[in-house]
Amino acid sequence: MSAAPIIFSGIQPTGRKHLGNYIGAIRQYVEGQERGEPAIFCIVDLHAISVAYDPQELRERVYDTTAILLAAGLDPARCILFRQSDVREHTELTWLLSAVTSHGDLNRMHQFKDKSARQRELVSAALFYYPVLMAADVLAYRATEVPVGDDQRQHVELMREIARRFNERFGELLVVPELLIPEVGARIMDLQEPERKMSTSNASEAGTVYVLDEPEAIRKKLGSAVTDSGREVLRGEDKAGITNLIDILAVSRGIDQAAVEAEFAGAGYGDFKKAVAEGVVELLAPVRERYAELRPDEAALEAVLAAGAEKARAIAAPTVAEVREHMGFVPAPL
Ligand code: AQP
Repeated sequence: MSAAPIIFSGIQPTGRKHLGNYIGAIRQYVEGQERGEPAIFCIVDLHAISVAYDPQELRERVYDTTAILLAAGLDPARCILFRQSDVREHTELTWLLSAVTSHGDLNRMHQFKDKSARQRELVSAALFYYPVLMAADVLAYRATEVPVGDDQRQHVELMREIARRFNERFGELLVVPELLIPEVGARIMDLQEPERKMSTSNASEAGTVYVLDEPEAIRKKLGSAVTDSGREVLRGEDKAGITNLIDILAVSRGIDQAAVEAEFAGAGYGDFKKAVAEGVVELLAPVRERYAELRPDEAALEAVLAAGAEKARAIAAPTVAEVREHMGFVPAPL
């Protein structure tokens, strides 16, 4: 029998987590806490400062995200949930790993290219360094599995390369993690522009369903989702909108895409979109309701994060001490 996986994933702090985040990532986290030993989930506030942000709001957004994750089913008794900036080993390891990270590789990252092109103010070095910090997040825990959406594929490939290069240069120490993306829903698309992914930083309000949207808002957005001039509820290359809706309904109901196609054979797009809306309402309503109960108690959220940080530090600190030692520093400074 193979050993239980060590699972790690990070999520940015915002109160506006969308259906793509939920289906591509959060759902996998909840499943992962049953298998991971441990399963570690991190609210990546250090990543959040790589683009323009409001310092007054950062702490609030961390609480928003913590409450969303707990409402979605993360249980601090079965996973480690913490705030990235509470564990300083992440920043130290970022610098150490930068010694084995190629500048050319960072230059090729799609996310940097996309986000820097859209940046109206400063294109920060932090945005360029984002993938090194992400590598440090995962490698500090010697994680074996990284559950993410499809858009993070290139970053996970880079962290694997960083781990390999470190091991070749300084000795076998780091674990080369495996990418884990969901079979269905790895890339949920914008409802208004189904050629591009549903996204936080490049969002169209009508094309983005938020986890905390009221049922009426969800019905409205799905009702006006862009489809095509055809009539068949089938997946296809020229049917990006319908394909996306099929994926969303399949995940919402826990069935496969072929079953959705069979059920809606001969049905009109209008009825199909109504069914997708009801599927999404049922998927998200319990999360929204539980969030409303959890979010006001910031002391309780802070206590969850503090306890998580302590557990996280106990794993990350020895790894970083060993990395220091292998790289020629004293292992544990005063
Ligand atoms: N559209 C998506 N479909 C499936 N999975 C997605 N993810 C993001 N968009 C989709 C996954 O959600 C996880 C957490 O993402 P994040 O909060 O760290 O932010 P992100 O990766 O930067 O994605 P966003 O929210 O869409 O923001 P933008 O577009 O501004 O970068 C990740 O596992 C991600 O793969």
